Amino acid sequence: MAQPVPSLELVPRALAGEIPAMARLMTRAEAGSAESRPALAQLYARAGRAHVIGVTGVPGSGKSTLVSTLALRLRADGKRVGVIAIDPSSPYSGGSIMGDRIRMNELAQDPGIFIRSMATRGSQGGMARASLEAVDVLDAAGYEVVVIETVGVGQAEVEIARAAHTVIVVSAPGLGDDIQAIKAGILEIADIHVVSKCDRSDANRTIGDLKTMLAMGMASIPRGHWVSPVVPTSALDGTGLDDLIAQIERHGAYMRESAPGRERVRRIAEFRMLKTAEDLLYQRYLATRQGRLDVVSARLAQREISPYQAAEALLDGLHLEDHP
Ligand SMILES: Nc1nc2c(ncn2[C@@H]2O[C@H](COP(=O)(O)OP(=O)(O)O)[C@@H](O)[C@H]2O)c(=O)[nH]1
Ligand SMILES: [Mg+2]
Repeated sequence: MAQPVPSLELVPRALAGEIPAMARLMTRAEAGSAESRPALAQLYARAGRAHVIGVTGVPGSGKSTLVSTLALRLRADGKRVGVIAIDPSSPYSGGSIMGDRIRMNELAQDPGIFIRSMATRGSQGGMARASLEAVDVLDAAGYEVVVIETVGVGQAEVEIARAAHTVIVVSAPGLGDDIQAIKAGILEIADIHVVSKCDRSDANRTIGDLKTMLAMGMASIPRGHWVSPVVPTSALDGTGLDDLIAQIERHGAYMRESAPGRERVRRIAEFRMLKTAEDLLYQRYLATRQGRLDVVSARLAQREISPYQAAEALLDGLHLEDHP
C-alpha cells in the first residue's frame, strides 16, 4: 500500500490553494493525528488575515441559506470564501437550499467557495480544536472570508461560533412567539443580529420584538463599545444582503482598530489554547484508560480508595509525552 503523503508536504500545496491538499489536512486535523501538528503549526503561523465570521441560531432559522447567499455575494465581489459547517442537520451535503434558488452545485463548482462539514463526534475540545484548525487551513490558503456555521443549541457549538471575529445570530419569524435567541441564551453574543425570511408578513413582529429587547440593554453598553445592529434579510429576494455585508465590514474594522476588539482577539487565542489542552488531556486520558484506569475505578467502586486517591492515580497515569 502506498504511504500517505506526509502532512508537511501537503502544506505548500494547501498554501497554493490546492483543494485536495486542504481537505486532507482538515481530515487529519479532525482525526487529531500528532503527525499533522507540525504542518498545522506552519499553517497557523501563516494565517491571521481572514475575516472569520460565526453564524449561529436555532435550527431552521435560515443559517445555511443565509451563509450560501452571503458566500455567493462575497464571491461576486471577487473574494474567496470558506465555510466550515458544524451542524449535523446542515443541508450542505447535497440537495438544494431554497428550492431552485441556490443550487448546491452553483456553490460546489466554484473553487473560490470551499464548504466543509465537520463531524461533531469526539470530545468537545476536539471539535473546537479541529474546526479552528480547518479555519486556519482556509485562512493560510488565502480565503479572505471564512464562515463558521454552528447550530445555536449546546454550549460547545455556541462557543465555537464565538471564536470568530464577528458573530451573527440569526432569528426568524414563524418559529414561535418567544425571541428564540433569548431562549437559546445567545442574544448577548451577537455582534450583528439578522432577522431572516423578512419576505414573510410576520417578520416585522420578530424585528420589533428583537429591537425592543435590545433597547433595554442598550444603556449598559460602555462608551466606545460596539452596539449590535439588527439587519433584516431575505434570501428569497436578496433584501438586506448589502446592508449585512456593510455591517460585517464595519465590525471587522472595529475588531482591528479598537482596544476591545484587540482584547477579543487575545481571548480567542486563549480559548484555542484551552480547547486544545482539553483535547490533548482527553486523548491522553483515553490512552491511559486502556490500562490502569479500569482497575483504579474498580477499587474506587469497592471503596478501597477515595475519589481523591483515584483522581491522583489518574493524573499520575497521564503521560506527559504524546500518544500519536
Ligand atoms: N421565506 C423564506 N424562507 C427561508 C429563507 N431562508 C431560509 N428559508 C427556509 O427556512 C428553512 C430553514 O433554512 P436553513 O437555511 O436550512 O436553516 P438552518 O437550520 O438555520 O441552517 C428552509 O426551508 C429554507 O428554505 C428566506 O429568506 N425566506
Ligand atoms: Mg444549517
